[in-house]
Amino acid sequence: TSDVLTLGETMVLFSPDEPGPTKHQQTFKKSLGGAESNVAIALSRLGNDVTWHSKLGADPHGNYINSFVRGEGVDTATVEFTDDAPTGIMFKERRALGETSVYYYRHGSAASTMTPDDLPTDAIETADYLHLTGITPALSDSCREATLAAIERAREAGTRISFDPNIRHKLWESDEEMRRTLLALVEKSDIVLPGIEEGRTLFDADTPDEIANACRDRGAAIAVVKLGAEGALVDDGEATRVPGYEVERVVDPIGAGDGFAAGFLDGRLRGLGAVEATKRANAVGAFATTVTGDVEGLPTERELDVFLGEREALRR
Ligand code: KDG
Repeated sequence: TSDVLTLGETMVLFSPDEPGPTKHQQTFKKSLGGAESNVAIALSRLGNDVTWHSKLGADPHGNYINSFVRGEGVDTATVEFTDDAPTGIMFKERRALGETSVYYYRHGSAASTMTPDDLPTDAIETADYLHLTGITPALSDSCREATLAAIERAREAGTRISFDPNIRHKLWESDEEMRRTLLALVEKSDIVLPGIEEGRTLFDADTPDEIANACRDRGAAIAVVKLGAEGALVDDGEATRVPGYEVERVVDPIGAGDGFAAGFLDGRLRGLGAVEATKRANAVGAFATTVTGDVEGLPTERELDVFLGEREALRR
């Protein structure tokens, strides 16, 4: 059994050494990217038992991803490998001015062929939480069905569901389909973690409070609206603004939301209330922004305790 089970696609991620347009980049650092495995790795570093489920190509990239995630202490025993489709790839583009963009090479990838038959039903039923994102249902029809089936199995077994909409416009055919699919998932989730812009896109709402209300009206017990550097608004019946932590030099905000989700779930698994769990979420999210990769900057339990002032640093 695990504290948290996540499922989704992870790709090999190529990040250029220097900021600038991709066309003129010549050297890239290889790492990995996948919202759900980012959450799994973050939770594992914080000392939780986590399972990550996916489908990878039976190719060197798939092997690399599996070894890496497993090397972080995440249970990957149910991950499947297929000869019929390749592992997905993505490139990040960082500009010195302006925001980070991504380019995906994942259409028809191994993970996009996941179906409800590939789900690790026992593991879903015995986990405390099933963490899903809105990326998986965007990958293919069979992935959308797998996402819905995972939720049904979790609900029947009493496994709580946490859901991060993680809107990726490049993956959806239309905004309307995206909204319809993601709202249906919000309705089946216990914890919903939208970013403020995602909340505005999904709901007829503008302020963090309105977005949190919209999530709770649709059945979520807890809504946590992420506000970037400003922290988050958490609402479990009572809405509270929880300020964020200042990061002197944000290198890359991609991955911050995954760190945030992991920090929040870690807090809940430790028995913390919603506000205290949100503080942890803000802190883990802040760590994630300090590096170009998605996971390299994530803190260990000890580092997080030192950062939060709950433990003294031992530096030498
Ligand atoms: O949350 C970070 C993810 O967006 C990144 O790791 C890649 O999973 C990814 C995606 O689909 O964009």
